[in-house]
Amino acid sequence: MKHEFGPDFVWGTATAAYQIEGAVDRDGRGPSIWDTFSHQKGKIKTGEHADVACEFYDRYESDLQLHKELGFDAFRFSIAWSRILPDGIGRINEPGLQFYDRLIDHCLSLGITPWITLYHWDLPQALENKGGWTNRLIVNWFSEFVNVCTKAFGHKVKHWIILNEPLASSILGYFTGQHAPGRRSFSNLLPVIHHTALVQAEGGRVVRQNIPDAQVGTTFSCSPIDPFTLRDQAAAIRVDALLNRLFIEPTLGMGYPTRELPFLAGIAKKVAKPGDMERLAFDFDFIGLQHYFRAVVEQSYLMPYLWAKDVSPLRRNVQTITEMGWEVYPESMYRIIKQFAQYEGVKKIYITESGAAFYDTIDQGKVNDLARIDYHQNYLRNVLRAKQEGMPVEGYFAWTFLDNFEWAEGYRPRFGLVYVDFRTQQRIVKASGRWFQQMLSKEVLPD
Ligand code: NCW
Repeated sequence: MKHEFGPDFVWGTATAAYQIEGAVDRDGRGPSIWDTFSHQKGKIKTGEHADVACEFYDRYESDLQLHKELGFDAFRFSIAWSRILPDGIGRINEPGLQFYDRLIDHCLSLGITPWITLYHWDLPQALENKGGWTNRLIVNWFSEFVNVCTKAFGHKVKHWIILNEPLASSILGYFTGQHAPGRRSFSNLLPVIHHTALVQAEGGRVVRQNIPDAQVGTTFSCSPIDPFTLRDQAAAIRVDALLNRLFIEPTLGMGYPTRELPFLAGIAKKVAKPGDMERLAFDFDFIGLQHYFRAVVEQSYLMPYLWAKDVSPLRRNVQTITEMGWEVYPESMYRIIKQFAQYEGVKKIYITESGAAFYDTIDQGKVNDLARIDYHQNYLRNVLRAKQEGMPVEGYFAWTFLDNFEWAEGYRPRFGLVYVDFRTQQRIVKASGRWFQQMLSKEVLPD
């Protein structure tokens, strides 16, 4: 399979700081909103937190060695903002910088290219105390953080991702309250969306200014949206605007999709400052797509603003669903790449995440996760189809390397190619990890 993607295709895995690092009170790290949230009763389904997680903070050398053995040449990780700036702004915590410096050096020494995500949902708690993403000053706070990181690592890291799934962090964090900081109100929604979109563009500008030869991107969660019946087509168009278009279109200079979602007009009327609409645009070198499932929706007047709701895979009698309740539907990968490749401003696409949580069992020391192999193989076939049709898709990062803390779900859903026993911290490469290892070990000759 590998050779069909060509010699320059990037093969990686993706991770996030809070989900794997542990060591939350070590070497001067400040608390983040996820520390606070996960320690509040009832917020995490299993009552767990990520104080220890995969102990990646202490085990990164052997873990990266394993990553290398599996044959991946790129490793995507995020920087925990509160390790670098414990109060979010101001005082720099040198040991925090040193940790990421060691991690980067270790990647480079193994021939693994580091891809840094600057924000994967763990806002410093000190900044949340000042309003977090509802406070417009977040644009300055984030720029300061990006400035510190790019000045420290820009000479050796050339692949930078500004945000991980801005839709998830803004909506789940500040509107539905399912994720940290767990705030729920409509009045938060428009300011948070707008500040997040501004931060995305502004962050891009800081990276480009400090590292002129960097490849700068940002990532979006995305799903093709199908109407349940013919009568639900308008609903599908609205959901598509919310789930797929909300954050990319302002970046491309197209503004917010207000025609389909009239409530967004409140941003220009009440939230934005003069000149903001221009500041939302940034010419990213690449777009990261994070794709897992398709959505099927129907019209519903019970849902304010959107007038649509999800038709669950269970209701549709779908047999192939993951532990997250997400439908496995490989063709959706091809369709979503095609949808995003149609934007004129999208120059390059990387699949910065895709993967599946299935119930894993250990049998005689082995995890025979055939369903996960199927998932990656079939989703990859659809990446290949898009590529062969000329769409500029240039890499695939499996979510994820190690089983980890799956946010509000706790440790139950396991997405990893490597099984982690959270009691002993033992790692067991799953059959899916071996599948990648075999596939990636094949030599690809340049054209
Ligand atoms: S939950 C989620 N995930 C998983 C997580 O482990 C990872 O850190 C994320 O990047 C796997 O990949 C992402 N994404 C949330 C998707 C839902 C977005 C819908 C927003 C609600 C309107």
